[in-house]
Amino acid sequence: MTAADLETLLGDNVASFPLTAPRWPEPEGNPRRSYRTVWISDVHLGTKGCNAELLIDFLDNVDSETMYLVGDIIDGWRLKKKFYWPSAHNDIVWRIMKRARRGTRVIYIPGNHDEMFRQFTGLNFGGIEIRRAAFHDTADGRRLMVLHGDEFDAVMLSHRWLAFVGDSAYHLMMGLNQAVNGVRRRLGLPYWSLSKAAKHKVKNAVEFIGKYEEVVARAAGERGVDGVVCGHIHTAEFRMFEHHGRAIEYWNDGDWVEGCNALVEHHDGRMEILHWPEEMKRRAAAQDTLAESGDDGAREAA
Ligand SMILES: [Mn+2]
Repeated sequence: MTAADLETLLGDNVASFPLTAPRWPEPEGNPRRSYRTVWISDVHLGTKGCNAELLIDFLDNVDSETMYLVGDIIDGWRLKKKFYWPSAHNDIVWRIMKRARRGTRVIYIPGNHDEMFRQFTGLNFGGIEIRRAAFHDTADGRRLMVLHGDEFDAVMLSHRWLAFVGDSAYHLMMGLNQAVNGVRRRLGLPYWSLSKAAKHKVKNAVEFIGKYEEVVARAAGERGVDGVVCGHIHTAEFRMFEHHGRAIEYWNDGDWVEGCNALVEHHDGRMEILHWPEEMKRRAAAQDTLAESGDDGAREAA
């Protein structure tokens, strides 16, 4: 994909793109959770597997000073095979660009599925900085290396699970995942991850993930940083490793295909993995409680 293709994809003019209205209007003045930093990755815009509605809900309820897009945001591989770009996917790009205009520092680190953006490393698109990797200093002084994580594929002995992630069978499964959840939503049931359920039954995948986390943490240890944030394997996780007697944090911000996770840094430097379907469930329950107590109040008054 060239810069011209990107402009065609995003509208006539990248700079004016945030000025055009999204199909789903962004709520204004609603209370948003404020974090110092947000990391998201593996959104796979341009595929049926992307949980665009959940991500829109996340973006409309969360704000941060800095936002890292840790790769595989747009699935260029898939788009090349078959063009699929629903308005909800446009709305996500719109919201991210709007956020950059509002003053959030947005750093985009392309992954292997959006590697066509790696040629723009060092450039700035509508306020979004494109980087190959980044170093992030937390509020409490830890230094974290931020990268997508496909850099480590070559050193992994077995990447059968990864090959599966890029595979047609996986995309079929993710399409099915969306269909199942469409039905579940209509029945009022919460989001459920099909492939997450399948993955945990596959011993090979579990072994692979464990090994991947180790390899990435070791690389961070060798760089002398306190930890690493990556994506790529669609498995949100926090683990502590040791490298020559030093503690190394491994953070994976998950994905928006199966888990729908984000990694956040609170204003004091504390970090947390959010499982957005659970956050939505909790919010709905809190609203129900509020509505019930409101009814009680009305009844008492009557
Ligand atoms: Mn990837």
